[in-house]
Amino acid sequence: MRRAVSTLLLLPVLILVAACGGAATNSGAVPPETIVQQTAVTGTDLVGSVGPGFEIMLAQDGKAVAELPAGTYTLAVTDEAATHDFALQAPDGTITQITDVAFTGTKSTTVALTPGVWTYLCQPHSTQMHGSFTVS
Ligand SMILES: [Cu+2]
Repeated sequence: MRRAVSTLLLLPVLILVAACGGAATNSGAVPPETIVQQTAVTGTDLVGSVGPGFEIMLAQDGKAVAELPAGTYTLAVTDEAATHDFALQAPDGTITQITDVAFTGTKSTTVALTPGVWTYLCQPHSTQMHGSFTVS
């Protein structure tokens, strides 16, 4: 809810900025559509973790994620083992690998979550290391 409200509040500002930018013949200006995409990201919204044991988690504000509004989120994944990976499976079955098996450390990315059931998983151990959440 907070996300939706702040996005709505930002929109008139963006439109004004775009209108001003359009008046100037500045070829170096950032296209308005790029500005809108960047402001859709509001911070490190989601935190994923995998390892060191056979644990995988996706959390927001310290709580396991069960339901999320559709939108663009930043996702920071901490991978604590060279035996696990962290991947996201979209409702259509498409898998996006965030960290690979050999990687350890933290990786941040941006994910566009569309409505449906999403799954986070460790691919080598997907039967035991997985979780799901619903995006609406
Ligand atoms: Cu694993």
